Amino acid sequence: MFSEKIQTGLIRQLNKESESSQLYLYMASWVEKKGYEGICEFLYDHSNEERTHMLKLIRYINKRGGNVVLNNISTMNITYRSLRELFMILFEHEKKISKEINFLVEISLHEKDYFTYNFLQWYVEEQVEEEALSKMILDKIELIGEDKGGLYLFDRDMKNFHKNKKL
Ligand code: OFO
Repeated sequence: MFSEKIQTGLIRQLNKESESSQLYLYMASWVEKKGYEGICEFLYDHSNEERTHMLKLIRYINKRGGNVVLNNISTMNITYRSLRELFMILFEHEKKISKEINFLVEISLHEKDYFTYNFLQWYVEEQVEEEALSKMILDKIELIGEDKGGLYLFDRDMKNFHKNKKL
């Protein structure tokens, strides 16, 4: 059964994925303008990934006979004080998304919607990866601190990471 409650939860989630995609797009552009060629590739990629997460939800809802609703995205106008602050926000954002996914898993069990429960397992695994990756990047940036040489090398590593998907 595809209940109203599940549908509302999935629609809320797809709009969160869309927000994540926009947020990381904004971050990518901000970082690119500061000259970080590698970090911006990572963030542009990340933004694209969030869009695919959104699409996955849209297509699942449609497959189950639901109706998708897309919210308006508010414009962002943030200036980050540092890369550390940017990645701190990114990490906190991912943790918030993980909570939302876990909440959806709980609802799907409560509603006995095992199709949706199964569908959501992909997101559960993805969040484990994304939280770990964003925490690792934040740790590296904290380690480097304000050292310009360190940031230069880190940006270069991120460029390679973008090519090899491995840091
Ligand atoms: Fe960053 O993750 Fe989507 O779900």
